Amino acid sequence: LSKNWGVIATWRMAWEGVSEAAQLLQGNNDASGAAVRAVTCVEDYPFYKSVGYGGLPNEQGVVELDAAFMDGSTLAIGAVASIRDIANPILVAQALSRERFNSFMVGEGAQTWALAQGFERKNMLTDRAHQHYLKRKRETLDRGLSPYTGHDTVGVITLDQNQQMCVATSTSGLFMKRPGRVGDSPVSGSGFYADSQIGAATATGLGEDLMKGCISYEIVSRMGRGMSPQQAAESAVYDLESQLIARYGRAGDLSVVCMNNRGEYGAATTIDNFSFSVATAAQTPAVFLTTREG
Ligand code: SD4
Repeated sequence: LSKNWGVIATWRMAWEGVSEAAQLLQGNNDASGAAVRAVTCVEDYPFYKSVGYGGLPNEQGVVELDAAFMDGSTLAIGAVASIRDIANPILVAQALSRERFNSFMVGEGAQTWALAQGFERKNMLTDRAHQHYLKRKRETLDRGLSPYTGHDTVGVITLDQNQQMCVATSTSGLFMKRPGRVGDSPVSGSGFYADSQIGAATATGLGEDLMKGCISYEIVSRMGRGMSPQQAAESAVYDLESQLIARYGRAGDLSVVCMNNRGEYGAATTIDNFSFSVATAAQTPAVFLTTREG
């Protein structure tokens, strides 16, 4: 009997990482290593503008990164926010998930700890990202364009053959954010959640709004009450969007992917061009584009 395994991630940019994670999982490696491998692939690639090396800077031109790791078996969580000049924030987050105390660190404290642990120091601002920043600054001043458009987060869920699940996220957050701004991606229950007894979810979009509904925890909770991943993803996203509109007239972009511990997956979005990357025991690595209509 072939065993279930699976990996699903937000956006097309995760495809290479998902393919590598799929090989690991197929080879009976564990969920944590596969999730972290998929995310480091994205962090290391300089041309993805919103994650890791080459990520877009804050309004002062400084790259500040958020990342988180959760082990769905122990519910251990590690996270960093607004961390500067560290090559792979996801590796720091994973290391923090092994700490009993101080497992969510921000800014200077996070950086100091990471360097003391031997994590690589690296200037994460590429020339390309800097040029993009200068252009956006001009557009904001000249044409009144929103400084905040253009931001994607990689969120990866993995299920291994022993039915263990993990989730990992990494992002430079909102383009042109204020120094110190933190989004949903490193926040448990909002940007990510994993419980190997049920499933896992991860989000991308406007962190300020995703956090209002603890969307990832909400999706896992709905799967736990018997919904399929697709039902859980859709109902949670559209319920949150309705609440946001009813209460203050608008909702930012909300997109999610999720998977249960049988390898069934779901995705939902409020935008026109949300892509996600997926591979399971039954599905060769693929990218799907989805919209509000599915
Ligand atoms: C944030 N949710 O920092 C992230 C950004 C993102 O698509 O995912 N954008 O708010």
